Amino acid sequence: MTKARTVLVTAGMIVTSTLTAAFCGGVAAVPAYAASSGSILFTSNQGGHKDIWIMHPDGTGKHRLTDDETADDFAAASPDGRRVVWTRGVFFGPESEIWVMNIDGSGKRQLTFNDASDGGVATWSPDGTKIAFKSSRDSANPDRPNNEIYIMNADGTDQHNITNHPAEEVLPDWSPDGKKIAFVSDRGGDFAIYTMATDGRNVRKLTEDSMYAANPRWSPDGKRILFADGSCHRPCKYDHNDLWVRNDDGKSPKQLTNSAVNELPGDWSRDMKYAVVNYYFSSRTEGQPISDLAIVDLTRGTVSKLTNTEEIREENPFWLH
Ligand SMILES: [Ca+2]
Ligand SMILES: [Ca+2]
Ligand SMILES: [Ca+2]
Ligand SMILES: [Ca+2]
Repeated sequence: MTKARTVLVTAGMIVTSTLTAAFCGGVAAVPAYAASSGSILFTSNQGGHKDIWIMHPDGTGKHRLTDDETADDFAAASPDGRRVVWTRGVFFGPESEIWVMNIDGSGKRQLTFNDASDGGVATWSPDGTKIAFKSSRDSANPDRPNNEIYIMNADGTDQHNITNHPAEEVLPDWSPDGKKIAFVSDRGGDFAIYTMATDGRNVRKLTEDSMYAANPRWSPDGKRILFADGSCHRPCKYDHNDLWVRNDDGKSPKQLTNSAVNELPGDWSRDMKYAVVNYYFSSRTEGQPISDLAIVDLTRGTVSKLTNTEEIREENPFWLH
């Protein structure tokens, strides 16, 4: 089963972190996994601006699907693997739009048209007929965006708000059975992961206030949710996230990584043995943290770098099964 998801990285997440001895000793330079297949969609600035790229899970066969001076980011493939939804625009700025294209980069088409922030995250329903995303279009005050989770048909029609809540609602991920959407909200104070029915009802909180949770990703079998937690590094919060997994009813939490590196899901491999994650860590020089992709062995918690380029930023991977 293919599961659609995307990754949000907020400005607050990209903060300089510090390399630790644990990182230096615990990360393999060459991916150690072998059993996973498919392709990985991701964002790279290799061509001078952020574009959507695709590669094999071993890092070979890399090529670009977009080539535009406007930032392209947060790609997610449709369940049949034939279409890609992504966000074009300055995501941290006031305006961005949702686009779709074919998996070969042809047939690009814009689906949202307004001066608010749409996307940053978009996720396909398992039957491929709908797309969930977040939008700030209903904000009463443009200086204080109020993001909501929206659903639209995959052709862009019938765009409607399913959360209608004064708090922030972001990072939607559609469950593999099609019945629920996981999302992140600060409606309870700190950011936590919630699930809801696709009509916005039956909201359920999955993570405790003691966590600072983000980036929920359903497992392909729909039984577990991979997510990031930044609580152990308060008040830095998102800049040193660790990976956790727990059942979709919130039970059986398990911490997978414990490092000063900022690890953010990412997506599951189809066999659910691995996850591809964002991997942010500081360089020895000043400036933005280095941004690479890594593969996490979900049984052992070991991390293998998938890209290893200090000068190129790779982010926001989606595993196309
Ligand atoms: Ca917009
Ligand atoms: Ca809201
Ligand atoms: Ca970490
Ligand atoms: Ca890099």
